[in-house]
Amino acid sequence: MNKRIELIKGDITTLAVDAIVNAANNSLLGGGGVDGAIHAAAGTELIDECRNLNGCATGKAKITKGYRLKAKHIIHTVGPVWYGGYKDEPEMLASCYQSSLEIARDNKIKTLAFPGISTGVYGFPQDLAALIAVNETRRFLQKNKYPEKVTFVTFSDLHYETYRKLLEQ
Ligand code: AR6
Repeated sequence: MNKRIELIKGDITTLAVDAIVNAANNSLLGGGGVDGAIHAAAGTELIDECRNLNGCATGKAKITKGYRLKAKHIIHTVGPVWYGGYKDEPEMLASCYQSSLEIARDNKIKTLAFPGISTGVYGFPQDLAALIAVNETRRFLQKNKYPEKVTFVTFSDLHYETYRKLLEQ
């Protein structure tokens, strides 16, 4: 396994990293899943900052402070809803990882943690999503010094095993 990539199973809101990535929606004003958990843990100051961001396009990302989280920053990205794969969903998901990694690099984020973007209510097949996450991250880390370390955070044993197998290769 690449020393700059780590895999854990757990709750991303508890991590003391420079930035965690949020699987947000176009409004950036909160929701369920990991988005809801991040907003609940960060506190209401986060929504105040998010209101000034004017939303975010699918495949793009925006950064805020982490407020009450142990993480210093949150990079909010908006994954695609899965419609079967014919609406450029894989390219959009790759763009989420690229945009988040670029923001991390530009802000000299050393440690970054990703949840499985789009793999919850947005319905993206988790094995394809994990392949895209790992490939885009590996590609980016080869060319860039920052982020120094990326952690993939999975919520289930199934998702953990999928990443573990990919990272072994
Ligand atoms: N830590 C790590 N992973 C988590 C956590 C957590 N605390 N909670 C959930 N997951 P989802 P999406 C996993 O639905 O599919 C929101 O309402 C979860 O098991 O949070 O991108 C937004 O506002 C799954 O694998 O995000 C949007 O409207 C993954 O995180 C919409 O959901 C993503 O699941 C975005 O949907």
